[in-house]
Amino acid sequence: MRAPVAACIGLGSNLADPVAQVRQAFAALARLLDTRLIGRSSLWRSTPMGPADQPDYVNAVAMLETGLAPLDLLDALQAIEQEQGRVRDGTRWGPRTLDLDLLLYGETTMNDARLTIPHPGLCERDFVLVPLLEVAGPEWPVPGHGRLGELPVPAAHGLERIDA
Ligand code: ROI
Repeated sequence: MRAPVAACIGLGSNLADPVAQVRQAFAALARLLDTRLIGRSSLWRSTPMGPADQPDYVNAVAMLETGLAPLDLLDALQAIEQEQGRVRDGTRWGPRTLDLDLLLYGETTMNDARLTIPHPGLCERDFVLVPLLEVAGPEWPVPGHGRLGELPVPAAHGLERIDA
């Protein structure tokens, strides 16, 4: 088995009771093979990035300690998305019941056809950075970008904390 690595996962939902979707996803992450859920952020409401004619999102971040390799973890995240009713209809930036993004995997950088780490949207998305700061703290390394607390947080999507 691989040495466990701390991995951060971004959660987002804007369909079918988003708060329940995100809570259910935390529970599913906690059950993953070779994995412990070691941190979870607050839930945050955010206005949509992309087409505005869709419901607001609920966003959060989970921190895992995992022995799964990056692509195995990606498979596991996509299986949870499928279980929670995600339909990929090809619409770019359309609404979704559950989106799980692999944001960070230890200090690994990776540029594979299926997976780029750190997640390419991480630096420009307040709905990722704000919950990520809650779980990882400002000293957390972001490969290629210094420390998390050094990244400017754009105030773009009206973030509101909806629970602790
Ligand atoms: N917008 C917000 N606010 N939160 C998300 O999680 C989110 N996810 C997406 C797109 C459609 C880009 N917009 C989003 O995938």
